[in-house]
Amino acid sequence: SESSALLFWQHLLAVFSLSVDDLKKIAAYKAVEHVKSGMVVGLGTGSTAKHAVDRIAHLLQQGKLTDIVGIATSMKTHDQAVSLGIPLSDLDTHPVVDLAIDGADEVDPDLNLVKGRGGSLLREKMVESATTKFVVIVDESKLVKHIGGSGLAMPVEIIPFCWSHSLKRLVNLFADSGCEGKLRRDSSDGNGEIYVTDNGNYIIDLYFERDIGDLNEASDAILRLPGIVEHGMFIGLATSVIVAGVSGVTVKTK
Ligand code: ABF
Repeated sequence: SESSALLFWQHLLAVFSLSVDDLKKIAAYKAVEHVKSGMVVGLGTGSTAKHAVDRIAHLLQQGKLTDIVGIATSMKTHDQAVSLGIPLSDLDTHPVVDLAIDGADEVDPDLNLVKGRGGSLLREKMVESATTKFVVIVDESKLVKHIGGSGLAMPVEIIPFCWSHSLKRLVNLFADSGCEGKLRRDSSDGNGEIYVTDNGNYIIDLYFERDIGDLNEASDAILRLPGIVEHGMFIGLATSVIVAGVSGVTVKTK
C-alpha cells in the first residue's frame, strides 16, 4: 500500500546516507511505477528524468513493460532513449501522451513549476501540455514558496533576431520586481559561446529581486512580446509531484 511504501523509503533513507543523486533516482523510480505496457510516455530531460528513462529501458529489457512508445523532450533524451533501445515517436503521430515524467527547477505549493535551466523548456512544454498525466520528479531542494522568487534563473526561449532588444523588453515588463536579464552562454563567466537550444533559439535568464505577482498575468505578458517563443513557467500542468527528501518520499497531488 501507499503508506507502507512510504515507511519503507523513510526507513531506507534513515539507514543509509543518501546523495542528492540517490534522491533523484528514488523519485524517478517511483514515477516509473505509473508506466504501464502500451502507453505513450513523455520522456523528460535533466539529471532526474535521466534516471526515469534508464529505468523504463531496464523494465523493457526485462520484458516487464512492452509496447511503450516514448516522446523525447530534447535531443539529449532522444539520444539516450535511442542508445537504450526505447522505441520513439513524436506528437505528430501520437498527439495524446498518456503519461509524462520530468524534473523541474522549482515547484511551488500549487504544483506550478519553473523549468528550463537545463535548456529544453520548449519541447518539454509541448509534450507536457499534451499529456493526460504529468508526474514531476524532484529532490526536496526544488521546493519553493513562490516560483521565480528563489533568486535563480527563470528561463525564456527567444528567437536569435535582435536578442538584445527582446532582453530589454522582457526586463521592462518586470521593472517593478527588480528584474535583470542575461543572455545564456555555454560558460557561466559570460564569455562563452551563446547557448543555442535544440530549436535553434537563444535563452534569456530572468532574475527577480521581488515576487513577480500573478503567474498567469506574467505568462501572458511574456508571450505577448513578439520574438518570444516560450517561457519556463509551467502553470497548472503538473498532475502530481514526487519529492524525495532525506526524511522520505512524499507525493503531492492537485
Ligand atoms: C529539465 O531538467 C528542465 O526543464 C529542468 O531545468 C531540469 C531539471 O534538471 P535536474 O533534474 O537535472 O535538476 O527538465
